[in-house]
Amino acid sequence: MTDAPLDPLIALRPWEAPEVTSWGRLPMNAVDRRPGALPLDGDWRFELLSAPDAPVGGPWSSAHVPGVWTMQGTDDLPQYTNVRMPFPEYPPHSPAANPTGVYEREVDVPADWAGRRIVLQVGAAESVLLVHVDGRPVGISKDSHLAAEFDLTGVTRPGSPATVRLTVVKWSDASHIEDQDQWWHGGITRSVLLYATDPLHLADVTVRARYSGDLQVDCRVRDAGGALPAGWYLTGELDGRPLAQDAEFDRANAEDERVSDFLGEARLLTTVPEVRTWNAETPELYDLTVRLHRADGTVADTSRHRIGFRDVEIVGRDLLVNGERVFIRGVNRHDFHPLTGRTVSYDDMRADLVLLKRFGFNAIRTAHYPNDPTLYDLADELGFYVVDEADIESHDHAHEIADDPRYLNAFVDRVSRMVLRDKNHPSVVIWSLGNESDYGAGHDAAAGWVRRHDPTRPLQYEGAAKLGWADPGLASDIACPMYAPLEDCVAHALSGEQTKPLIPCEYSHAMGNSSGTLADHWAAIEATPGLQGGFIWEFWDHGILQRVSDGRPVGRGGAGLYDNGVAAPGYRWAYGGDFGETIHDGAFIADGVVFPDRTPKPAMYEHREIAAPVRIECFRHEGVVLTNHQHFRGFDWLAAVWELSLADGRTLTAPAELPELCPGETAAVPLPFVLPEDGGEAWLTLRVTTATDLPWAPRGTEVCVPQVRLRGPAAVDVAAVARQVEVDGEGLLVHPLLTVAPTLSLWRAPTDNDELGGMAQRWRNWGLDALVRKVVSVRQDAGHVTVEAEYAGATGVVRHRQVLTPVEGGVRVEEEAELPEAFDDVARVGTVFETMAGLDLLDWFGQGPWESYPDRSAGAPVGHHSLPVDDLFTPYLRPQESGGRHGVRRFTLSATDATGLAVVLDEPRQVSVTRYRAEDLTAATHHDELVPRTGCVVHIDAAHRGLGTASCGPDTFPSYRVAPGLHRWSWTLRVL
Ligand code: IPT
Repeated sequence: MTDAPLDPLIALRPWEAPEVTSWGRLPMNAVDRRPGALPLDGDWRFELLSAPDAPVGGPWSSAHVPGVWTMQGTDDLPQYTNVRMPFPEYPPHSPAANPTGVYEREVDVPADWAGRRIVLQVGAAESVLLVHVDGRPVGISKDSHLAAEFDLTGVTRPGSPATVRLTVVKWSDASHIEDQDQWWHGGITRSVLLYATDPLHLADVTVRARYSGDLQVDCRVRDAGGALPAGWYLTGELDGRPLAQDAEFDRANAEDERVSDFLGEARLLTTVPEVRTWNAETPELYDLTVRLHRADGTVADTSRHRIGFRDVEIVGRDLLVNGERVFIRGVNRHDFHPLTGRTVSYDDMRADLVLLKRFGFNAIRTAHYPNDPTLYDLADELGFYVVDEADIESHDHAHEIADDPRYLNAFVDRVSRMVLRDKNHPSVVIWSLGNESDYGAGHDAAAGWVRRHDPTRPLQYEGAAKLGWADPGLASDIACPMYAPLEDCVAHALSGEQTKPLIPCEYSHAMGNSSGTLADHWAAIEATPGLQGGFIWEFWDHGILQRVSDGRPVGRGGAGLYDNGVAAPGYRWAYGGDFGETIHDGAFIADGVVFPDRTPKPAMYEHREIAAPVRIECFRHEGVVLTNHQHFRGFDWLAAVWELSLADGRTLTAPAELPELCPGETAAVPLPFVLPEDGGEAWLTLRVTTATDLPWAPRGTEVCVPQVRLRGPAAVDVAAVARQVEVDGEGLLVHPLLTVAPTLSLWRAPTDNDELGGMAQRWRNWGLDALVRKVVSVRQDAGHVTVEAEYAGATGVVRHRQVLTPVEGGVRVEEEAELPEAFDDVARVGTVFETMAGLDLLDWFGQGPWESYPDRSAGAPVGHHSLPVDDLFTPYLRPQESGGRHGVRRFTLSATDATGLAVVLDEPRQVSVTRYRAEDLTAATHHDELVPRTGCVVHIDAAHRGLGTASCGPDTFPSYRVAPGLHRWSWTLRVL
């Protein structure tokens, strides 16, 4: 094949023409052509050009389709930016250096397709796709996250091979409206296929299945030859029930002369008695088959759909599904994979959704573009409410573009094509016009199209919230701000001014060790009419698996090179800047509730408990009250066991019988145990699991662990014994098991929230990362040693006192620290010491087993927990404070022979036991740089600052901050 210099698709320079959204592309529709198609996935010939108008000269290499070339061995590597564009050109321009991938392969068009209509479908290509067949220009498409179809009937010959060339231009006018917070890639990211239909074919199918059981299926029919043949008709089947064409619709169409020779419209209608309705808890689906017949009764075309009967509406300020005000327990999800970038498989998408179900999520916002089509099939099947978002984000040039008439066509094109593709999914309950693109006429134009085409769903757009939550204008039926302070949300809902449901499209930024105050948010949401939930930002940490030796992405062959959230030795999770980019936004790409390998972060357990379908509270004498906290179903899918945890070490269990309760109902049940007189503090836990195998969880999967405290702690009196405590010349405790004596600690390795929220800088300014200890006095009194010390920072001094008293088997340490008023918001006040090697198991009575912090501890039940020290640490991509356990009453650190140490705390405290000093974590930029110490670094905190979400959004609440002034705490250390 020769490369004509004046190829019209190149001569047009469509990469700098926002008005050109497509050429030769077929209209989007909801007919699923995947079954029966000829897949063209696999290795294609490939050449990466330096610019779209550079000559194709070879030599060819090869590239896998679907896939991004940025992760397949080329020198064009992934680049991460959030808001800013990676190049300086203003819209609609793109840089002259513009990587362009040319993909080519021969396709054997089956001989038995003779006489049929032949269509090429390219699942997704970013950002401009040019199609040639045997050197002839066929079409152009933009809109990187939706399929493009081209009619190849006239340019191919069944029985003969055709050379299909797909040219993909990386940068374009469209890049300026695809400026989402994610990696920039180039390539063909979804499957390519070829299919054939009869010339007479279904052009579109629109399903409306209502809660009432009413079903309406509207079909559009066309014939490739032009005029429709006389006598065509439709039939259908719903789970085997025959459906017939609606004669009344036909008659009205004929009378109104709505139908022509070229476009046929027909409707199937039925009402299903006692219909099993669809909702996210019980996602009942029916199989719908639509058949288009020729006059002689033979079938010309068939379309199959899995449909669900449900209603979505807004009544007042409530979003209702089937008449119920459902809580939106949402998350923002990107199509992401650490080996393949934006190409995701069925198995991966299913695993995403299964995990979300197991952790109590019921809603997904497809941030910030239409996701892979399979995602919606899975959401229908597993049960999720989906906010389907169009591929429009003009973040860096938001204002210029939203009102730029050159981009108007693109706005309407992208929104309408999404709606046309996804309108038959019961899971899709809300359309979104896109993200972070200011608000302009382009949005209103797109909104107008959607309101006409699909009046059955609400519409939302975050940018419109800027107009005001009560009146966000034409583009939004929902007030869906991002990162709004909780107090503002509550105030709005209580103001009397609220007119729309308030459902933040993004909240609780999960970057690093984060998600603080999530439980506080939900307490407010549940207590405040007008608040219904929101979408956590976000599901994924988008770390790309990278070989450390050459800095290259590992790509498709990397399965098995990571486990439990951690990359294998020699590899790491790359974030912004790791591929040599100079323009990048660092670790801001690692802000999900799961690691890049989908290992859940501890925040997921917090969410799971907040979403608990079963709640318990102490209410009745000698009993507890159970509530069904679901919207649509009873407890029949659940099994449970009672557990009583006593401070003396005992854990008692008893079978639990969950009462039959409708949603929202409560029932009192007697206490399953007679509380033993002795045993100290006592906690009653209901361990709730799935009772049967479900599509998203095998029987026995833990669902939630609600808990109530039945008895508080008994005061412990530790008698002093006549012995001496040994301290060195600096007043530091000498102890056979400790390699570093207990000293005061005010520093934690800054979390991403601490860094980006500005707290860490203040702490550094105060000198808290390098306090200098100076002993002031060491007094040996009767039975104890009192050590006074000063810890000097850059701008203030903290006075610290330790009173060390020998007790039976060990030493009691009573401590006091006085922070100057200027240190009004520190990370922690507490003790740090280090142990000898070999004490590798932590047993504790307190909250757990997973990591928890003062403002993220609702999901960690109190009980007796046990974990190897190495498993306590959470390997956040950028090392930071990690591994804490909240509400610890006492713990032991032991060796395999059960020797070691035991610590009893004066009251429940924040404790962490890791292999790393705070300074080790502070110094490292990636997890693989950390060198574990052989002993343990133990922190016992009198006070520990909450985590908050200040990396993007509100900080923790004042009640979770560490006040200046006097702090007191004590603990007893014994040898086991
Ligand atoms: C906002 C974006 O919508 C989202 O894509 C992501 O960037 C998130 O927040 C932060 O991780 S952008 C932000 C500047 C408000």
